[in-house]
Amino acid sequence: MDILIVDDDPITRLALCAAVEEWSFVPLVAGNAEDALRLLSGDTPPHLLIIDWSMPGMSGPELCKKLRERPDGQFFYILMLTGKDGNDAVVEAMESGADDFLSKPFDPRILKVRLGAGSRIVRLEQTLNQLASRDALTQCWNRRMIDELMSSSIAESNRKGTPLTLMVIDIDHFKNVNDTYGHASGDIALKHTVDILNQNLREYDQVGRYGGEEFVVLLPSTDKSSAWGIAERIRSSIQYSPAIISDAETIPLTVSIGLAEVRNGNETPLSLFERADKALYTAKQKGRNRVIF
Ligand code: GH3
Ligand code: MG
Ligand code: MG
Ligand code: MG
Repeated sequence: MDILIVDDDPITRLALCAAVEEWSFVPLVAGNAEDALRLLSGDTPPHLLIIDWSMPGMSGPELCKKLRERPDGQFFYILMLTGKDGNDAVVEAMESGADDFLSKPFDPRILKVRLGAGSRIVRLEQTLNQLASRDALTQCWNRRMIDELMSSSIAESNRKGTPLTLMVIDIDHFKNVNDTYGHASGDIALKHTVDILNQNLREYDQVGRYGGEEFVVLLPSTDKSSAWGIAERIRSSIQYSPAIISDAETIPLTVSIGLAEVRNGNETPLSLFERADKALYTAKQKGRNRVIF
């Protein structure tokens, strides 16, 4: 597990790095709070932090407050490691957002077990996040998460003035798949469909399972005509690569796809979804296995 060490004293940083490496953590270092904030600004920051109290510029408690106020709600487990001691310091550190407190000089065995407790909480948080945001069968985003992503993507598209297209994908006659091959094979077909979606999309496209055999894809910076090309590629990939159940059995699948592009500042997730869903309905009516916008 990655661990960020924030301390203005280079000797302390070196000693902490050596110690945590010995305990199988991967250390990252920052010499002040401002650098720490920069290091933590990415999408996959370290979640376990050792923060010093007294530093030039922003102090440890101020850094804790800033991290707790982050709008994206990223989780951090913060151990404040400081020359200060006494109950007042413990209270102030933890009121500012620290999870744990240890005074310097410290017994390395104590630091090790405290970091062990912290990493258990980080792992628990990660498991909870995964369960709350992913579809258990296919591992793509679940309905809750895709609803959130739809709101934030529409807001971003309006702010930056970039296009955004929503794709709604429904497997054709999926009830027949379950009836013919069984529910377990139906599940394999659903996973296979998500694999094909992922193979045909970019890293920043978002795939979610909206309902039983219905998926949505958010395509940032993509207008409807480019999205149509991507949707056609997905449609034909699915048509020409059946789901493999066993050496002897494959399931042919087709999908119908509806597209809608964000129109103006008044767009909501619901209005965007309804237009894509209407296009999907038309695709079904026109005979399925096609893309409509
Ligand atoms: P259409 O082409 O009009 O979309 O027909 P359809 O049969 O795909 O549509 P319908 O909505 O009637 O059926 C969807 C089926 O998807 C019914 C349901 O049993 C199945 N389904 C929903 N969730 C799951 C799942 O998690 N696993 C499996 N195996 N099947 C599921
Ligand atoms: Mg210091
Ligand atoms: Mg269907
Ligand atoms: Mg359906």
